[in-house]
Amino acid sequence: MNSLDNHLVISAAVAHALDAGDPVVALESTIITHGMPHPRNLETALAVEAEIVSRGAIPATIAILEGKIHIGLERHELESLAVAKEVLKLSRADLAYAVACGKNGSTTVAATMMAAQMVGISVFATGGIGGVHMGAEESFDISADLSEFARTNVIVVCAGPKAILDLNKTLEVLETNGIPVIGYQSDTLPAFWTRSSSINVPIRMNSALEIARHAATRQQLGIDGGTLIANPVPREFEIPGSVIASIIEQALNDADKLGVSGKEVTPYLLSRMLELSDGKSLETNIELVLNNARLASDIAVELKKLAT
Ligand code: PSU
Ligand code: MN
Repeated sequence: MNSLDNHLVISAAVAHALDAGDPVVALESTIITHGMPHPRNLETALAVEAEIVSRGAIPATIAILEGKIHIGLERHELESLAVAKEVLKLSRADLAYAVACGKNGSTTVAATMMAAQMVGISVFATGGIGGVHMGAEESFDISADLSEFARTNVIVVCAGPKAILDLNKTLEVLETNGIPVIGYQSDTLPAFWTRSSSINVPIRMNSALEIARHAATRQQLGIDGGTLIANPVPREFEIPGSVIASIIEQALNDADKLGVSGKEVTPYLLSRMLELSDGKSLETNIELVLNNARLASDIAVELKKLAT
């Protein structure tokens, strides 16, 4: 056993798929511990896994349990994570701390990308990535998710940066870091709860096969780093931009008044928006994660076909 293996617990289903070169889709766990309330968090995690299986791939939900990096959670592990309090929200800066000190932690997009790369998973589905926060020119609040894309070779399927972020600045930072941002069947950058925004997306692709070919080409050219796929929420679950805008404004104001900072900003805004929207923001959030799981599975399946 090498030294990395000592820190990993890979579920039987995921280990088998990785050995066989079968399609695997990584899933983050911060969405379970800090992104959605119980019991919808657990229901969503299970539904997302089932969706991936139905598309011919194997789901690998990632979390740190008592200092071990788990790749693929058993049902009882998902159940206990969904109700656990005091779970660390882990990113690049503190992943090794949680492992070294035997902590429980959920993985953000950044930490999930790292863990996926450790075991050779190249596709990952989530809801929204972290980005540049509004007022970052004062607060310097820029998610570590963005710099992770510059160094880690994983395709991340999301529904665009959340509209609680500064979308223009988020795109600028992604561009500076050389990260391809691909609109899936979309010319504009989707903004999580809404299918489109006023910002054009740098690249548009229309099929999972195109995305897989792009990934294969990057590998052949020796280009490192992640790729961001922005997949609009299905039309029937979208919240109109005008409705969401006033909710966002209110949530941002409340965060400001309460002096919320650091890692708490994103979870606070998500839960405040859930209250302000009477639960509608959560319904949309769940549907877009399911939609991203479907596309991520299709990409993983196409990647396997290209490799064989
Ligand atoms: N978007 C959601 N729910 C979430 C997150 C994003 O709809 O739970 C989480 C993701 O794990 C993302 C993290 O990586 O928030 C970003 O946090 P921060 O802004 O603190 O970097
Ligand atoms: Mn932050």
